[in-house]
Amino acid sequence: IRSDDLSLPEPTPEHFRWSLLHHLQYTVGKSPEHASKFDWRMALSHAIRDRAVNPWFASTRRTWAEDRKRVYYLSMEFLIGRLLEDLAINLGLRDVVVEVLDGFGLSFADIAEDEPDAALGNGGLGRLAACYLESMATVGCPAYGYGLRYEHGLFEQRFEHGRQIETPENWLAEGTPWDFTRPESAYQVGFGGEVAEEDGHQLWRPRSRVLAAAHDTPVVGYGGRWANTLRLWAAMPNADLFDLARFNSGEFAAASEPEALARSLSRVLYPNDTTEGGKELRLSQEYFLTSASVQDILRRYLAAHDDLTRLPEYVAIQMNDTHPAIAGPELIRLLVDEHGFGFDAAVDVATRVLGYTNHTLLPEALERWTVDLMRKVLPRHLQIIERLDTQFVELQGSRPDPVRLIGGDQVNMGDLAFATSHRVNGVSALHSELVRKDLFPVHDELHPDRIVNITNGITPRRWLRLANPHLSRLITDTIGEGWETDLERLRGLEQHADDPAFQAAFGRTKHLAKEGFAGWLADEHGIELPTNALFDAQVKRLHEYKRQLLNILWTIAHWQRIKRDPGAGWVPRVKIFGGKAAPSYHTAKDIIRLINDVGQVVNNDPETRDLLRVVYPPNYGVSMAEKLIPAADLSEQISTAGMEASGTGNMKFALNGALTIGTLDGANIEIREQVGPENFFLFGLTADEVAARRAEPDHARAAIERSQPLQDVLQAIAEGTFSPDETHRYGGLLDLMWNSDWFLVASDFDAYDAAQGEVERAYRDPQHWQRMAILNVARMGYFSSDRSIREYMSEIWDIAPAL
Ligand code: 26W
Repeated sequence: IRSDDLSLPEPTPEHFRWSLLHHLQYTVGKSPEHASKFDWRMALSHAIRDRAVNPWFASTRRTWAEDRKRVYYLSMEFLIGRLLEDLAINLGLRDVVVEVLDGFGLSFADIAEDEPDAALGNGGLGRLAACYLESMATVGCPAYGYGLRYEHGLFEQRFEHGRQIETPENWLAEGTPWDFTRPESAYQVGFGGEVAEEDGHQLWRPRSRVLAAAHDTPVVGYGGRWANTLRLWAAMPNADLFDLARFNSGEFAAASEPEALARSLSRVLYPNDTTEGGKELRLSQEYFLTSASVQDILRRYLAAHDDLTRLPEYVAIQMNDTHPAIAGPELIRLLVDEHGFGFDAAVDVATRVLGYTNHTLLPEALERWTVDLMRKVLPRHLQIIERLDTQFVELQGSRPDPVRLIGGDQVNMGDLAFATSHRVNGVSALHSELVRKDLFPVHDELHPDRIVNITNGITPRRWLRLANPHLSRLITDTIGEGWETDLERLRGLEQHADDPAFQAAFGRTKHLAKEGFAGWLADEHGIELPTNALFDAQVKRLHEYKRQLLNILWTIAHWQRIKRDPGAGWVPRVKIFGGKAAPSYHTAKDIIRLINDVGQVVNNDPETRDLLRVVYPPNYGVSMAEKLIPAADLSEQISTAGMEASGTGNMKFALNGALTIGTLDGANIEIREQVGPENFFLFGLTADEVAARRAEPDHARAAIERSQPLQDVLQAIAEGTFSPDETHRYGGLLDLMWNSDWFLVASDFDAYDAAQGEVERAYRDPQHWQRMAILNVARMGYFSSDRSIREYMSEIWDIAPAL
């Protein structure tokens, strides 16, 4: 029997029904009478997964047959979320699935909701990787995503008395239907040991080895015309690590210890969105991902070629931030130590293969490893980095204070990544400019063509079609099909922006989404919301630079004003917050607690209840975003200018018809250009002004003293208005506000207040608001991740689409 003979028949309801029952019986081992929701979900997932296999095979075969260049996207994070509905939509099966389930009295939404999120990422960088995987499959870019199969993804968040509590996440507890285990694709990854010299060659003798085992998930593009692979590595102890004799003599724990240590490499995702305190386990995880992936890439290349000097014609490796930046030294090591390359030739090949995306300028987020740790974990790589450093210093000629890959006792991973890549990109126009000017000015002078900008994007399949079915239907009814893969077609909505009938229909989709979100919030958290209110949302990781503090301080000011004049015709508002703080980030956790404390007081104030609510549903993630974003009227993108590399939540909101209140930061600038400045609520200092203001002594105190509303807010907090049982609870935050305020909350407060006033006025005129919202949707085509991926393909990877 040939593979083609096994092709599945057309996915008719009859066949799909058969397939579902077949999997329920033979894969899950249940009959319909005894099947639980979980059982149905597994059977359904397998029935859908079956349909992914043929496009997957076909794409893989074509890539081999046509000997195509492939891109390898190396990332420590893939924030995927759920896959069931995503696959159903991309394979064109959603309607059939709904119909068949209906025949059993089952709801698709209900079953889909049972799937745990694959939360193998922290925030923006991880979600971007997931959008890019989906877009690479949709535009037909032959690609592999490489990551780690964390047993525990990002922690789950609860609140106790308003405080964040973290508990372990356990997405694999019930097993996942999506992955195909590939025991034959396993690699040894070495750690520690020494480097010996043997007839002029350096030989690394690692102290220990851990096995990397591949788990593959098919990634199907929209329309099912192309599929790629997400390959996640699981750490497996080598069999000899388990000491059976010791176990048999009763020392159970001791016998298992080396095994446990090996497994820890893929045990848990580091929950920090910025700093990583030089932890040995983190460096080991990064090397584990990188080494297994590079070995796999070379194995695949050598299966069809023998000349490694031509590697750059067939292989592009993209490093998602510096986390896999050891890829340069690793590739050089393999070429020199195992394939007979000279050092310079190896560097040349590696550099032409590698690309590096920078995602942040925050100094605390720039990875540096001490030389001691490097020597301990990766002694051979340290030698290679030292040689690269020497060459890099030579390249700078007589420059007095040369930039170093190794500065003092630290290896600078950003400089290393730059030096071993042929392209370095920022993720928005402003960010790329700052990467050039502030982060890598010397590198840029030496290699003026290396830095490029690729503005981030989001996949419209998940973030519009899947998340917002009502708006999607209206769009298709209005401009026809095809916008899902050609998002610029949304421009066709512009001509309807002034049409009262269309405005009304558009308004109904927003209202339905609000009811959907409110219904979920009531069921899940017992919180009732007024759906006639303006939904004003800030959802993202907690960080001082993102200024959730500015938002909650303004909320207090707003509350105080309503109380002073309850009959002034205020627009009812629901302030929605969502997001996690890194477990050790105390200031961020204080801000979470303040938001919850303010909610307690405001939501229970009978004078203001109908006009203002503050809600903070715990455990924000991809699945909550899919429910919340379509329901939002106002999107808070209020970072201190120059600090948010791009943002991608900003794009998701605008694409779903929320208006943005935001600073001139990251991709906000480009969103505002696209949607038109009259359809965007701008406020705040520019990046240049931020730098100047910070240099002013006592700028915080001066700004507070200029603003009566802000003084009133800070005084209420200081008096314990929101912490009546503990007046001084927010002493730390208040001290920060008065005496340092690095993120210029005080300096931007009045401008933000004025912009919120504009929001209020605009919302009172529903037609005007609706028009602005429609124009936002119509003009967001540029931010499709398909556009971003096509730019990576032409500007960095030099790969032509296979479709
Ligand atoms: C080493 C610890 C660590 C972990 C994560 C350092 C740095 C990070 C990331 C760079 C943080 C991150 O997610 N950055 C975000 O990337 C998004 C995608 O490009 C951007 O949209 C966000 O603006 C940026 O903050």
